[in-house]
Amino acid sequence: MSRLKDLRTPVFWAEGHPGKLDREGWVVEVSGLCANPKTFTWQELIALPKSIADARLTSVTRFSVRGKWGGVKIADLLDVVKASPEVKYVRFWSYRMIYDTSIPIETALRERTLLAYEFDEELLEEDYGGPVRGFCPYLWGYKSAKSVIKIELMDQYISGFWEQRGYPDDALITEGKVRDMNEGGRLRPIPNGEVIRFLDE
Ligand SMILES: Nc1nc2c(c(=O)[nH]1)N[C@H]1C(S)=C(S)[C@@H](COP(=O)(O)O)O[C@H]1N2
Ligand SMILES: [Mo]
Repeated sequence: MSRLKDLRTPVFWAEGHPGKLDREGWVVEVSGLCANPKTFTWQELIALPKSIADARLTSVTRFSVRGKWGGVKIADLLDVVKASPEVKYVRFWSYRMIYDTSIPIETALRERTLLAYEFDEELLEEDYGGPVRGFCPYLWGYKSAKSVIKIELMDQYISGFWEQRGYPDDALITEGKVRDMNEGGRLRPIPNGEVIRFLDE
């Protein structure tokens, strides 16, 4: 069990559940337009400064879950690889390279956009995109790719898995009621994804 499970957070794997994943052996390649492309091991990722965003994952299917998402800021990763000024989009690839999604660089650099490995102080399990997932509370949940193995720095936009299947490329969270998983799934308005606090350590 986990906190996300306790809250009955839905588990989405459009490409099929990946099964058991090897956290200790996990690597994430950060490449594309940068001076120092690098493949980060799990150990290297957790050794980078940890940032904690108290924020919501909000799905276009209208559920939303709030907690303390912990991980490495995408901005910090891009510093390490020396991202080029030409980067306009950041593309996330999930395990098996079937699911991908891209976000604008301005959103990727915002303080609450993370490569996350924790929720409420627990390591993420496979169901919820462990060992590491994209987390971007500013946009609909389909921009938060699970079990990320590659981050590609691009100068052009490429529509991702759900975007190619009809969901908007900008993924801006629209008004309306969503099921708040922190309140047992009660339907209530969560304006703009209700991006909350940032607890920097
Ligand atoms: N690899 C992968 N990542 C994914 C998805 C998916 O199907 N596969 N679904 C997305 C969608 S639509 C949402 S709302 C969130 C859901 O995250 P959860 O399954 O942890 O609740 O993950 C996103 N990331
Ligand atoms: Mo979603």
